[in-house]
Amino acid sequence: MAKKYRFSFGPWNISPGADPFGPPVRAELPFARKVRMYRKLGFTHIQLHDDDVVPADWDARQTQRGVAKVKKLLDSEGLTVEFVAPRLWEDPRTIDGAFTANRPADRRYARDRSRRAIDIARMLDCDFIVLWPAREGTYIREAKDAQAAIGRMVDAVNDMLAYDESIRIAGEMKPNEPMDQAYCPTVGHFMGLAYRTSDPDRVGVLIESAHSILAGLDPADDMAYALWHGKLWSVHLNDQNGLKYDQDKTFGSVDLRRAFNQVWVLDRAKFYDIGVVGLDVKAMRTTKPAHQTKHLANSLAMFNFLLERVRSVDEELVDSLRRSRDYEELDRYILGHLMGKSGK
Ligand code: XUL
Ligand code: MN
Repeated sequence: MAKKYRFSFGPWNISPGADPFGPPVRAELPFARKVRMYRKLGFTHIQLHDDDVVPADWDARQTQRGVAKVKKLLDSEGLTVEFVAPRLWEDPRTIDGAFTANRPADRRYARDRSRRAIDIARMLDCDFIVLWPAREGTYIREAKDAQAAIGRMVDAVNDMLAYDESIRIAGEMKPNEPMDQAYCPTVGHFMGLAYRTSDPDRVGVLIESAHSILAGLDPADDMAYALWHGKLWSVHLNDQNGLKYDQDKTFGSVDLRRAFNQVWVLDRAKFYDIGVVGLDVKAMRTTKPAHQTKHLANSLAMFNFLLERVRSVDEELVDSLRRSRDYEELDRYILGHLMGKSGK
């Protein structure tokens, strides 16, 4: 029997539709209501920021109680927490970055908040932390010491590894937005850093399609690179139309072939045995409230559709076309296959 993929998304993927130029256009749904939508949509795993669970300024007692309540809610829906990510980009103390902020007090805040995210993950039976270093970069090159910044990022990861000896950490890199330039703009950059941490076996990556595209890279190749290193532990599949703001479009909605190749790489690597397929997608601002989970359902359906296309590829034909270096014919075959044509 074909192995089953498991799917996840985060509560932020059901959103009220605000953008930098306009206010929300849909009411924000309560967290509990979102949680109750997962299973119906075909998702068994949830991704969480620390403050999706409990407010970041709650003390230890409040936090413990609050997390226990959320755990009960998730258990009642049969949901598993895929990862917890410290939200290190909204607090006033993270204006200048988190781990790479110039003020030592701000860096300490980032360290403490990351440790607290680990505590929250643990209370939710989760051993996986994702780090999207949103503000670890600059608007102008002279603002920070770029060399020191890399060392500070390694120190921060080491601190988390030492704080809990069994958690795993995956970096999710994006080259820009909100920063003009990120210090660790690509998967490859973070992996270089991962090997210099105190426990490289516990440091890997989450690859988001749109982030690779924004870096001018092919997401399937980025995935293959991380897979070869045994470091692809999660994905955020979505799509992106060119080099502009991070769009988080429905998976496959811009470039079907690019999406096909991501599924191909993941399935050939038996990713279903490695991790959960996350869909970090955003509804269009024009979407009416009644349809505000369609982008999630459509992305999952697209993954399954492309999985069927990947698994029905005529492998012998592909091999023989590779051997004879007939890539023109291979190109035609793949396009035909994507359009549902059978045979040669
Ligand atoms: C930002 C992004 C985040 C992370 C989680 O572009 O993708 O939602 O996935 O912090
Ligand atoms: Mn993401």
